[in-house]
Amino acid sequence: MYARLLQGSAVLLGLLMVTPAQAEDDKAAALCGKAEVRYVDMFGHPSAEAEGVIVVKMYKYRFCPEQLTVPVGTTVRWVNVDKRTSHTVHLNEAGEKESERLFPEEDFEFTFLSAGSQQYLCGPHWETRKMIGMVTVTP
Ligand SMILES: [Cu+2]
Repeated sequence: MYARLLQGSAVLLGLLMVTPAQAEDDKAAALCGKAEVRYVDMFGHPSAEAEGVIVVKMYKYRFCPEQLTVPVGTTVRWVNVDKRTSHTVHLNEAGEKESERLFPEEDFEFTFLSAGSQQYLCGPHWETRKMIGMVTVTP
């Protein structure tokens, strides 16, 4: 009884402590969960099983995951799992030119050969929708 009361208080406390940042994280997690379901529907396997690459999905004006840490030499494959929207990948901080427009099911790959952190953008949506990603490359 007392334990249950404690548990109830903890839950209540938890609810009270949800900050806007946490709510935003939860929203992102839910969205990226859906992006993964879309990926599996399209390709028939989880994105983590893509061979020789790390997959970032593009879905509903987001990169999933939004932040990525990979060792040097990793090839990242950005895959558009949206239904209609096209996106691009622009590794502007790496001095790369913007990718072609990627339509649903299309992808773009880049191999990171130097260590460091950089932001990258979706050309059409970074300003209006804050569609911005981050890659940290470790030596
Ligand atoms: Cu986009």
